[in-house]
Amino acid sequence: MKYGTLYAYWTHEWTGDYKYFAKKAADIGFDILEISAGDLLKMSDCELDELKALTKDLGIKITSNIGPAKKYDVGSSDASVRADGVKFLSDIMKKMDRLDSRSIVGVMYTYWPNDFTDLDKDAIWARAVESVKKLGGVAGDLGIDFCLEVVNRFETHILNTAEEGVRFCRDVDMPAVKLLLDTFHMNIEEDNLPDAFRTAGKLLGHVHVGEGNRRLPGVGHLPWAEMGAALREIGFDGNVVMEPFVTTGGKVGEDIKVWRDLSGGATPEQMDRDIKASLEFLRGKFEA
Ligand SMILES: [Mn+2]
Repeated sequence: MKYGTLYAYWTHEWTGDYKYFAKKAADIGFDILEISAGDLLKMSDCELDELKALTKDLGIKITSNIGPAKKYDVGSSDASVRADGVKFLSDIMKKMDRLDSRSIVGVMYTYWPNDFTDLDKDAIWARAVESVKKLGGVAGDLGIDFCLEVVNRFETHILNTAEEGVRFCRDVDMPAVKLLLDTFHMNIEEDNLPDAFRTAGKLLGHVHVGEGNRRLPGVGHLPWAEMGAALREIGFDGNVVMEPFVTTGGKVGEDIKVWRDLSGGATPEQMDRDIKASLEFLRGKFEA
């Protein structure tokens, strides 16, 4: 397995200097930096080439994370919104190809944050399946894994469990379309966390890790050794990316609902030591 972190551990807005964070992630010992996929559309070819060259030198892979805005909802009842969503995500994947980022991850079957104004789950599901089939074709042609994130009930009503994710992937039935399971969301929705990984099985393309309160792996109550055993059992050899959210403020704090400091008042230096210790903990449990 390869290990990474979302850059937003260190930021309060959904953007950042990815060259700086790639160096930081490599220094800490990560294999992967996860970035905001939407930023790729704002980057010139020259900037993409520079970031690609740097990450190659550092030995770091880039994965691209997206929560599409409502105007790009591929499950929308409005056909023009669905078409805009397919174009938006396809354009991002073309940029990813230039950057050599081979995984797009997130709730690309809906929009985020969800406002729960359209509760016709069956109709949204059917429309999203058709859109994701198109996107799966684009992803497959570019050699990109299109990993759909299953999230908790407060963030979507479409895919809340591994079982629903598997059913959706089977409806889409495209080899590039896989599942992303996130231990924070799983802790809310699944009866048994290791079994949820087993349910995903070969469809699992990406894993997000964090404790039940989104603190760093190793400080809470989640069954890390048992989850690692389940991942090894299903032969998972993909990306395991932390999504720690421990400080308040900005759009990140607002979207993630971080209303209190969860870092223990850590200085920037302590934040780096904490995530390094968590990476060592996680490797110890998952590679055991
Ligand atoms: Mn996640």
